[in-house]
Formats: sequence, C-alpha cells, structure tokens
Amino acid sequence: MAKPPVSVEKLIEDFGPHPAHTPPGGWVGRDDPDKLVKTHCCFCGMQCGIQLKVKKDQVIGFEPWEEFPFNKGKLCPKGVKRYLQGGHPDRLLNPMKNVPGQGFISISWEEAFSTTIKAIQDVRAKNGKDSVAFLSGVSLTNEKSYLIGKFARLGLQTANLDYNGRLCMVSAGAGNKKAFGLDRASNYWEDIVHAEVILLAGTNVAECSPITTDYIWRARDRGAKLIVIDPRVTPIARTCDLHLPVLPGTDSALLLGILRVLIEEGLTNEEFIAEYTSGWEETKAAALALPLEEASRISGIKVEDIVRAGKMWGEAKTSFLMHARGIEHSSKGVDNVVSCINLVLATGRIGRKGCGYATITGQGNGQGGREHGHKCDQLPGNRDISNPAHREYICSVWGCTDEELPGKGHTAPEIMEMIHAGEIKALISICFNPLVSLPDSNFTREALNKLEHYTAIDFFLNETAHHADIVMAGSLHEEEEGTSTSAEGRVIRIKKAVNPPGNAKADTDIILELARRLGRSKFFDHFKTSEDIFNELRVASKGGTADYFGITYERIENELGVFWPCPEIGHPGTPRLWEDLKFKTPDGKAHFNAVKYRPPLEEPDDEYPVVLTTGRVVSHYLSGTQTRRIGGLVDLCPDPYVEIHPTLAARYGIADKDWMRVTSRRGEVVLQAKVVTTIRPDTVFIPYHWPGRKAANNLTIRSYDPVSGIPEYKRACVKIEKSEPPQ
Ligand SMILES: Nc1nc2c(c(=O)[nH]1)N[C@H]1C(S)=C(S)[C@@H](COP(=O)(O)OP(=O)(O)OC[C@H]3O[C@@H](n4cnc5c(=O)[nH]c(N)nc54)[C@H](O)[C@@H]3O)O[C@H]1N2
Ligand SMILES: Nc1nc2c(c(=O)[nH]1)N[C@H]1C(S)=C(S)[C@@H](COP(=O)(O)OP(=O)(O)OC[C@H]3O[C@@H](n4cnc5c(=O)[nH]c(N)nc54)[C@H](O)[C@@H]3O)O[C@H]1N2
Ligand code: SF4
Ligand SMILES: [Mo]
Repeated sequence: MAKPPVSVEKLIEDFGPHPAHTPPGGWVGRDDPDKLVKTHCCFCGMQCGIQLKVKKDQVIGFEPWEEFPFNKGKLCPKGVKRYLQGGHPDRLLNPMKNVPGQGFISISWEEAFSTTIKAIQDVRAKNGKDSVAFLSGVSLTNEKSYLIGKFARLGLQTANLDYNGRLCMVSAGAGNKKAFGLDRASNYWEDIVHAEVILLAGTNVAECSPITTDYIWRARDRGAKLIVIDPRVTPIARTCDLHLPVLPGTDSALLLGILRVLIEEGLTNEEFIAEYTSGWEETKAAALALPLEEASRISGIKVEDIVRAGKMWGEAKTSFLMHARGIEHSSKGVDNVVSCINLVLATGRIGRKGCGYATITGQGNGQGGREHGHKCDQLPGNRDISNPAHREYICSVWGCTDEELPGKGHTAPEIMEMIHAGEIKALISICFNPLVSLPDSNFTREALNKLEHYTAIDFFLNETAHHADIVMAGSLHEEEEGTSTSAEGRVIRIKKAVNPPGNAKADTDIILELARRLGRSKFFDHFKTSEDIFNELRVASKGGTADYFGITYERIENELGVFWPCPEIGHPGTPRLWEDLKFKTPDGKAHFNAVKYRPPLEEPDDEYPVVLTTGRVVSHYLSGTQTRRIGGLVDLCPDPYVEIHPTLAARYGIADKDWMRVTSRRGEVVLQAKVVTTIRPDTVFIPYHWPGRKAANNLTIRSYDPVSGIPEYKRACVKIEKSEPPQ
C-alpha cells in the first residue's frame, strides 16, 4: 500500500524552512492574502494587468485581473513568476560600500549619501559639472523618470543624463517624429484585430510582446493574412502566410523593394498621398532607384517573395504594420523605421478602424519613460531641450532660469565612451545594467574601471554595480505608487502593495535626499507623494506632443487607463491617433522619408564569415538581473546558446549541443550549439540576457545609428568553430 503523502506543515516542523531562502520576516502562508492589489506586470511594454496577493507586507503570489481590458487576465511566463522577486535572498536590504579586499559591506544610509555627495562635489570642483553623469532606466515609473530628468538637470546640474531606452526605443522615436511629429504607436491594439493584412518586421511577438499574439490570432480568426520579416522562423512566423528571412542589417533594401512593387503595381493611394502627405516624389524616386534584383541580392529575399509581399500588403483594404528591435537595433534603425512608415503612408491606411501602425515598445515603461525628460536631448512632454520656447516653458514650471537649465547632453553609449576617455569621472546609475546591455562588454568594463566614483541604485546587485563604490538599496515596482504608459500609449496606475524591506528605500526618496544634500531643495521639497510629482508632470507636459495634462490618478483608476494625448480634464484620451488626418509635423502632413540603402559597418569576409544577430527568449528579461534569479524561469532557459542552421553547423563539424566558440573583432563566447532549421544558413543568433563570458555583447559592435544613437545589436560578423567546454 502506498504511504500517505507527508504534509508540508510536517516537513517544516521536522526540518524548518531552508534558512538561505527565508525571506525577511519569515515565511508566510501562500493563500489567504490580507489584500489583493490591482497593478501591472513590472516587465515588458504590454504592461499586463495583474493582482498581487499581499500578506504581512509581503507579496506572496498573484491572481489574474480579468477586467483589465488589455490582457483580460492573460499573462506570459514572466508575469506569472514576477512576484518571486520581493522575498528573494539576493534582495538588497542595506546600502553598501565596496571595500578593496573585502568586497561589499553594509553601511548606514548616512554614510552612503555623504560618501556619494562628497565624491560628486570633489569631481565637480576639479572637472566641472558635466564630468558627473547620470544613467537612468525605463522600468521606472513616469514619476521617477520625470523626477530624474529634473534631478539631473537641477540637482546634479549636469547635461549628461541619458537612459537605457537609448538601447531600445530611440530609432522608433526618431522615425515617428520625422513622419508624424509625435512618438507613439498610432493605434491601440484593438485595431490589429480588424486588419486584413498584418506585417511584422523584426519582432518576435510571441516571446517578447506575448499578449500581442492574442490580438493577431483574433485577426487571423477573421481571415487576416500575416507577413513576417525576420531572419528566424519565430513562433509567430510558424503560422504566417509569408515569411521573409531577411539577412540581418539589410531591411531597408527589402522595404524599398516592397515600396517599389506598390508603385509598379499601381497599389498606392494617390489621393491620400496628395492630400495628407509630403515628400512622396523623393521617396518614390528612391524606391525606383533600387532595382528589385538588387534589393533581392542585398536582403537575401527572392524577387518573387518581394513581389508577393508588395501585393499582399497593397491589395488589402485594411492593414496593421508593427516593428520592433529587429529593424530598430541597427546603424540604419531610423531608416528602417521610416521605410516601414512609407509603406503605411503609400497605401493611406492609418487613422481609422483596422488601419494602423505601431512600434512595439519594449521596456515596461519604455513609452512613458521616453516622454518625460530623461533623454539627453529632451524635456518633459517630449519637448526639445535645444528649443528656446520649450526651455522657456519648462523653466517657468520648474522655477529656474535658462542659465540654470543645462543644454543637450550625451547619449548613454557616448557617456560610456567619455568615461573610457576620462572625460566623465563620476557616475550615478539607476535601473540600468550597461555592462551586460551595451555593445562590446570588454570596452564597457574598461570604462567602468576608470571611474573615480560610481554610485548604483538597484534592488539587486547587478553586474555593473559590481564596479560601484556605493550601492544604494532601492525599491521594486510594487513598493511605490506611480503610473506607467504601455506600448499602446495607455497611461496606467502602478500601485504600492508593500513597503521596501529591511533598510531599502523607495527610489524616489533616494533621489529626493540626494537633491537635498546637493543643496537644491527648493526645486524638489514640494514633492511629498508620487501623485505630487505626477501633477507637476501633467503641467510640464501640457502643450507638448506627449500631453498628459488631462490625466489624473483618479481618472486612470476609474477608466482602467487613459490614452495620451489627453490635453484637458474633460478630454476622453486618444486610443487611435490621426483620425482627423492632421499630423503633428510643422506642415500638418505625414512625411514620407526617402531612404537610400547603406551597407552595415561589418560585412562578412574570410576571417569573420558569419553574420551574428542577438535578441531574446520568452523566459528572460533584458540583462537578466531579475529573471536569472527566478527559479522557474531559469529552468525554462538556464543558459544562452548559439542558434545555427544544420548546413552551417555541418560545415564546421558542429552537432546539436556541441560547444562552439564564437569570436568577433571585440571578443568571444563559448556556448552550446542549438542546431535548428528555423534560421538563415548564413546567420547565427544568441540571446543576450547573460553576463560575463556568456554575454552576447562580448561580440557586438560599437556602431550606432547616426540620428538616434542606437547600437547595431542585430548585426556583427563572427567566426565560429567547435570547442571544448569552457573551464
Ligand atoms: N521575453 C522577453 N520579452 C521582452 C524583453 C525581454 O528581454 N524578454 N524585452 C522587452 C524589450 S525592452 C524589448 S526592446 C522588446 C524586444 O522585442 P523584439 O524586438 O521582438 O525582440 P528581439 O529578440 O530583440 O528581436 C526581435 C526579432 O528580430 C529578429 N532580427 C534580428 N536581426 C534582424 C534584422 O536585421 N531584421 C529583421 N527584420 N529582424 C531581425 C530576431 O530574429 C528576433 O526574432 O521585448 C520586450 N519584451
Ligand atoms: N546584444 C544585445 N544587447 C541588447 C539588446 C539586444 O537585443 N541585444 N537589447 C537592448 C535593449 S532593447 C534594452 S531595453 C537594454 C536593456 O538593458 P538594461 O536596461 O541594462 O537591462 P535591465 O535588465 O533592465 O537592467 C535594469 C536594472 O534595473 C533594475 N531595476 C528594474 N526595475 C527597477 C526599479 O524599479 N528601480 C530600481 N532602482 N532598479 C530597477 C534591475 O534590477 C536591473 O539591474 O538592453 C539592450 N542590449
Ligand atoms: S512580461 Fe509582458 S506580456 Fe508577460 S505578463 Fe509581463 S507585461 Fe505581460
Ligand atoms: Mo528594449
């Protein structure tokens, strides 16, 4: 007879909980929460609604939030496991200092603040204010993004503030501004469902914006056709009507080819073009200048497939085009984005039901975080820091003079170059892990080692923070009130569920205390709550293109989110832009932008004959600091690997799971091969969520888009060989 199962209570009684895993305050039961808190997932730009179960000031689990309209209770594997971060044994509970020979030791907040402030003041006194830089991130709420923008300019008084969206959303932002004068997805996602044809360019939606899949499938159920441009057959591409496995880094040639087909087949909407756009003649000429055979040769896509794509797109009555980092992470990122928009404008399918266009925003608050002023060239409301009228308005809101407001600073990768060159000597970072996420990790490591002072603010000790002098224990998503803005442009409420544990502090309190100690209280002391910050943000954004003035905490909660622009209290918000076909450009028209194909910086040669591209897997998030600590997600994908086609693998005698060395002009990794037929035979793919010797960014190139400054993560040239397992 089988033994009855031993109860968990009995096991704990006999053995006790494992001490290393006991969260501060001990274990509490998983059921019977004290409360359920309706908030949003801390990870990607979908910003799914979720309910956190809270007991004794700890998050102990989650429940779906069925009423939230975007995801209606659906979540991906990361959303399901996100709650496991709070009680994690690695959670930083105290500020720390890095003592040579001893490593990090806990210190008091007094010491953490005074050491940081003294170091900053010393560096500033010797080298000027711009020798101190601030790097920020957009997992942070709108309130924190706004506060940091103001803090860096008026607290630290440096021009050198930038953010991790520079590695993410800036090509899309620049392209959208060129074409529409405004940087947001043009439609809410419901419009996807009503499209007859959907074109996905460089976006692995099923793994990276998982809930978008649901909208696409609903469109498919209604008969929509799907075209996917990706060098890999991603999960969504397995179901598509036309897969275009483009050679990484050559999308602009392919998109020029598709535009040419629209022109030659008479599938352009001449009335729309004449009435509502400018720049068509140059754009048309640019498309006609590249023969289809040439577009095919460059992009590796057969002429007949380019023609099929053009016809499928051109003949539809409604359509939705979406792109993400696959085309944006490029030294031609902005060219690629405007090339996509050119296809939308040429067919005039925008601003009405089922006719839309979107860049799929990546980070949790990648949308709101790119509007409220922690970009090096930007002020709140998506204003331009170099525009005198924009400066004047923000000075009036902030109560400072024009002389007190620094000008345009440097981008995040430029800041790292300047640290390497010894021009920037002190750094504060929050919510950014550049050692893992910037291209050419060896260069980043050298730079970090040159800093005279570095303070990092995080809730885990990420790999970059290993190089810090001071680490400040900040707060998790569920430990502060705020708002964020989803990929759709929907402004939503992030709710505080629990207090920061131990001696950790709310990020906001850390920034405000730094401002106070820099003697700049007058600009910050009126902020008592997150809502106070939001209310100032509303005013600061008023009249800008990203206008939040009509959005309040109360409205967001009552309406389950409000779409910006929302310029007045009584304004309903704007789920779908451009219904009146009046664009935010100076002439009120949507702008075509002529693109001429430019080759990538690195072309395959005898020494480095294989093209490398990089990206993500469903179970890990960004630099992995968070998801590499969640057991269930690690189990799904414990280590990075090299996706390689059987033909290429055979040429090097590599079999599935063999170890292989991948080397570029920057560095190398040794990883296991994953032999798959779903990738181009001239290309390998490595997911980038791991640090150190497993980091894809050991290989990538410090080459940037000239307009947006985004790195070329999606194309480098490498050599490959079979290898022994790493030591
Ligand atoms: N699971 C998970 N989800 C995430 C994230 C995460 O880290 N993990 N991060 C979030 C963030 S910040 C972002 S930015 C988004 C990113 O979301 P995506 O952009 O969808 O993700 P990536 O994997 O970076 O790249 C997308 C696809 O581009 C393809 N690709 C590579 N090179 C090229 C090329 O030259 N041309 C074209 N057309 N395609 C190419 C890759 O094969 C890949 O399938 O995901 C968000 N969601
Ligand atoms: N090779 C290659 N490199 C890439 C990419 C690629 O596709 N290929 N993608 C790029 C893209 S799109 C992106 S977005 C970047 C992302 O790169 P990073 O921004 O460097 O990555 P994150 O993992 O988000 O690092 C953020 C840190 O913020 C912390 N954090 C998160 N939330 C909070 C918070 O609320 N408060 C505080 N104080 N800290 C917080 C986390 O613990 C983590 O340590 O990587 C880029 N790098
Ligand atoms: S990671 Fe993105 S798709 Fe997954 S649950 Fe969170 S917000 Fe939703
Ligand atoms: Mo991103």
